[in-house]
Amino acid sequence: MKYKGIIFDLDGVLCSTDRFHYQAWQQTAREAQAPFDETVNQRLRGVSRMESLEIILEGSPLTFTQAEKERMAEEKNARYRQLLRQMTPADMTDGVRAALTRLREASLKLAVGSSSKNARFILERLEAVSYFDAICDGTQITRSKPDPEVFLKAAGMLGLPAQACLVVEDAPAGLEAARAAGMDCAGVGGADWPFAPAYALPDVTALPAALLD
Ligand code: B16
Ligand code: MG
Repeated sequence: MKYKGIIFDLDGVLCSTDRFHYQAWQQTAREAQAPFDETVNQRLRGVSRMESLEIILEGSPLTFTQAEKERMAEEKNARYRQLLRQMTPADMTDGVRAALTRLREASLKLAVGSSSKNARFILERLEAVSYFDAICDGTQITRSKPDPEVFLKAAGMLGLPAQACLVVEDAPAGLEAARAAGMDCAGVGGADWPFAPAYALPDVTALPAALLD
């Protein structure tokens, strides 16, 4: 087995918070008179909060000061966190839980590598913290994906070199980050990958069979 550790992206891989991000950003876009639809929302996957705001504001006829932008991002996050309170352990499927358990039983170390500053809050809502040996999130990094920082830091927390880690990602920015970290990647979902990942899987439940069987 080439890998000793697996680093999972959170949003879009272990659970789906897309609908909450979408709802929370919708109000920001309205305030900025910017168009907002599923295509714009897709571009926000894996990208940090402030960078997401800049993408939304590309479509705005208005200009905002840095202070206004920070206020808008804060308000979005308050709406988003309010929506996240609806999440329960049922928002992480039994299939995902079974996959994580099987990988742990195969002596692989598991980590989360997420751009989100809300990652720990989400994992707590899901009652999923205990599956992981390390959690590296948006509160611990200064550069978000496609920069490799979050994955390199997660590997360090696992005590493993980059080449011993496989990243599981749903977003192009995440795939780029894994490659920049010198890590193989399993792409999940139907995104338009910027390059062919080592594994292309429908979702995380297919990972144990791909690696272990
Ligand atoms: P927050 P991931 C990313 O999480 C999301 O995909 C992305 O849409 C979001 O903007 C980013 O986290 C920052 O999230 O506002 O909660 O700090 O996919 O890297 O787990
Ligand atoms: Mg993601």
